[in-house]
Amino acid sequence: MAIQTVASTPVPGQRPGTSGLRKKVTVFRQPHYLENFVQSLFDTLGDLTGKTLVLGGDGRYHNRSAVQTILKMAAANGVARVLVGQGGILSTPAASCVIRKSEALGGIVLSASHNPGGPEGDFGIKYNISNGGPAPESITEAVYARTTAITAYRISDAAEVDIDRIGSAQLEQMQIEVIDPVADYAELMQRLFDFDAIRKLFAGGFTMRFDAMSAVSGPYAKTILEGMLGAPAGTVINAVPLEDFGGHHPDPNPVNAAELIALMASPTAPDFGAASDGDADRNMIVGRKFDVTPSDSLAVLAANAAVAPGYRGGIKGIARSMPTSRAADRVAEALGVPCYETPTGWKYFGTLLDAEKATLCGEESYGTGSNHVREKDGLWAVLFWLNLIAATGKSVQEIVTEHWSKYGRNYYSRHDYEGIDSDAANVLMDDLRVKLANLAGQEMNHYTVDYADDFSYTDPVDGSQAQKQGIRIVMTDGSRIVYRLSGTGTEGATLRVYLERYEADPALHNIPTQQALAALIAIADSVANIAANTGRSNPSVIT
Ligand code: VG1
Ligand code: CO
Repeated sequence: MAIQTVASTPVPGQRPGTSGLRKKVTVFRQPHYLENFVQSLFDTLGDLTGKTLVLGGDGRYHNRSAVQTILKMAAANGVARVLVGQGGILSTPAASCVIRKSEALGGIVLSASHNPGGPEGDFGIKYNISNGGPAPESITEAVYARTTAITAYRISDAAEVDIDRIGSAQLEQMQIEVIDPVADYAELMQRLFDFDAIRKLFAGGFTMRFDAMSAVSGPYAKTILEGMLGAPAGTVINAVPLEDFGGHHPDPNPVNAAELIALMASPTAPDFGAASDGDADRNMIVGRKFDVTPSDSLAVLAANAAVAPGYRGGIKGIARSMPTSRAADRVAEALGVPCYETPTGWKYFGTLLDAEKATLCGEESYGTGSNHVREKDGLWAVLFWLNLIAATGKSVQEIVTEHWSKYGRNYYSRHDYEGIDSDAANVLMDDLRVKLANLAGQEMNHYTVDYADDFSYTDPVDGSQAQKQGIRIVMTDGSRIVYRLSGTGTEGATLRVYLERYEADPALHNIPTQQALAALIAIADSVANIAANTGRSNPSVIT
């Protein structure tokens, strides 16, 4: 065994996006690609002597080989100890949990989350800091800067480590602990929720279907739902993580989880349906013939947080990403706690959670979480809903419609135009920015524009700033249109258009969503010239 120093040169394009560095597997497999990024990360972190790191991923294609490379590089860079999930597996929220519990310096999470996997699919790498959350931009930008100047990386030439057997191993001077990827996480969930009440619910014949989409939530859901909570075998489907997710797109929304949506609308629908994404940090909640929007889910959980033992003391505040609907704001107001509006991406919630300004956080993109870890957490949200159903005896539909009656309904939808030409997408956004100044006061389709701007953010805890985080057009009645370009894709550009309208009158709470938003959709199209700029007359995905 010896430590090698391998000469290398910078590879362009290694700047992390909304959530880590995501590229095609074919890109990650280029010589030195992964190594350059990992060495740049280690160089940025500084002296690693005596430090512990956590390592694992969502099990997608290239996960196992990347784990081996990173272990050898960590050993060569003086890391004292690495905790690695068995088989190289750790869901994103479980990685966050293990980093916190082991008081590690941080962790490396291998995932491209909701992006497709397999040899032709996507791969990703993300660094989480000692609080368990995604590294802030100050770190990711420093890593990126380092990738542009790298000249060599260090790696051990030792043989592969057995990561399938739980226990300890040694690599150079470094200790490796192969850990059960589920245990610490399951123990944490047990402390947050009323497992006895949920067990009684299942014992009483309550039925559920959890679609793990052949991704990493499978082992977690099986252990907790079917093992600890006594849900019947078969409650969790597609439970075995596959390297290509069985060819599916592990993105839990009504389009990609169409099978679950169809089941929930059928006469044989179970009481409750849920799904999670590639790395298990997203959740989709479905009742019988009733889909819950992620924005509503955040608001409902916030309003009812006290049902769960972990939140009985009340919540300190709520944080949501800017494009997420304002349903949670009304709950925060009623509870007398602050509601923070951050840019898109979980990395912006970390400071608020650490400073105890927010307890619950959420994004419209099927992400919900709390201060229990520093990532969004799919199964956590599902358990929260189960706890709520067990505590109230109400159906998903009853819970949500009663919530609307009390707080009003925020009709909400996101329209995605995927894989459009990058230059055309940038032209569209630049044109919009030029128009912003003249929009206030204009009347459109019975709406009057109150203000229009490009969202910028100053973190209330550490003062860090983020600019150009989404263009918003806000109407005098509070209705909104938001435009953003995705920062997680690997092909062309994806334009996201977010639409929201508030309706207080319960008599008007049952309009089909796209119909309720039709006037705003038309305005969004015409202001941004979407059809002309993108060549698409319709979005590719509507959620
Ligand atoms: C998307 C979502 C964002 C989420 C991010 C990471 O980002 O919109 O809300 O935080 O994915 O989620 P973008 O830049 O493509 O809009 V995950 O589950 O992919 O880590
Ligand atoms: Co994810």
